Amino acid sequence: MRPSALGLSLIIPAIIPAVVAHGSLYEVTIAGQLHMGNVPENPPIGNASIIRQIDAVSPVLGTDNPFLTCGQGAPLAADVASAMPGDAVTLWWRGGDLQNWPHNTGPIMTYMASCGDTPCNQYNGSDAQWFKISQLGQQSDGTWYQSIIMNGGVANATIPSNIAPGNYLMRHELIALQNAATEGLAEFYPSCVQLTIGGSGTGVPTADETCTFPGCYSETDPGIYDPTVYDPGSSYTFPGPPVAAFVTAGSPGASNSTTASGSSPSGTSTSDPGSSSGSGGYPGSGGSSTSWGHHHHTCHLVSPSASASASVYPRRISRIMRDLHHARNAQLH
Ligand SMILES: *[C@@H]1O[C@H](CO)[C@@H](O)[C@H](O)[C@H]1NC(C)=O
Ligand SMILES: *[C@@H]1O[C@H](CO)[C@@H](O)[C@H](O)[C@H]1NC(C)=O
Ligand SMILES: *[C@@H]1O[C@H](CO)[C@@H](O)[C@H](O)[C@H]1NC(C)=O
Ligand SMILES: [Cu+2]
Repeated sequence: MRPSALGLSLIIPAIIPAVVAHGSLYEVTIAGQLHMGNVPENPPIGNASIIRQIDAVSPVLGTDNPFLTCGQGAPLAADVASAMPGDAVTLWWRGGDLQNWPHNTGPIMTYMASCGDTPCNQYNGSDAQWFKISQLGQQSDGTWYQSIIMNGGVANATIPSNIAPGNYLMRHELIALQNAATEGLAEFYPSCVQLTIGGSGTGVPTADETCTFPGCYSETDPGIYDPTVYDPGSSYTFPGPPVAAFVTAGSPGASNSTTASGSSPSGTSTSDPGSSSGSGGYPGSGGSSTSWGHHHHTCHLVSPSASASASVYPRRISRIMRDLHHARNAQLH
């Protein structure tokens, strides 16, 4: 019995698809219109999309990591979607195994940045000035909104109702905090969507509501290095700037979702890192000496060879993903 069990344990890692964990932004709807992403692969060579394709599903580690901008190895995507102020956006994440997103502990945040006069499918993003349009932390029962995604649900965003027209990237980010009691092991999953927004709004962020990625975060931000993350009733402090004032001013009720629903059950815990950091800017804006990319990553679902094998993502998975997608559409529409 022991020998065969051992034999199995040696064989199984080789036959299980190694992309069993982590994940990526899989599809986006804008005002009900569907936009597919591509399965992560290395190099990213997927179908035209508005979602920048990452080259590996593994997390971005380290607050100085250049992949914090738009995700692991993500080049420009080919397409840009039109959107209007007030449009509802849904963002659906999938695990690297094409099952549900595997993490349930950590915030969901949405940023936007102007691409200026450059269409966002030609705009790099490393110098983009990002502002926050939403952030969700824990629900009133203490579970995280991210658990909704783990259970197969979508995340939501709203194009700010008074946003000035123009070219914008939307940066949707999940942070997984299961290892965040150790400095340097918060897992960042950013993803960028390329938009052009119409209308006649006037809303823009103020300079102190924007920051760059990398730059917005510091390794020691309380919402990134979080030793109390699993303590019942512990508070959570969102990293990055506060939600831009023009966003909350322009949408009645929005301030509730950026404070009350984003905070712990007590409703008192969500501090505003932007204002508390004073005139010195955000904690990460000065740049730190944190090294990145060298941590040995652990994730409760990851197999030891996951990151290596992500680079040989089987083409057939793309087909499976498309099939899944069609099946899901058939259900939804
Ligand atoms: C942005 O520019 C940096 C530096 O040249 C480069 O490494 C990166 O791949 C570029 N990203 C995109 C999306 O073009
Ligand atoms: C997104 O909106 C849907 C529909 O209202 C809701 O069921 C879902 O819980 C929301 N997702 C999150 C992460 O809040
Ligand atoms: C926001 O909070 C205020 C005060 O608690 C409440 O009166 C209002 O109904 C809330 N709005 C929404 C949209 O939940
Ligand atoms: Cu993971």
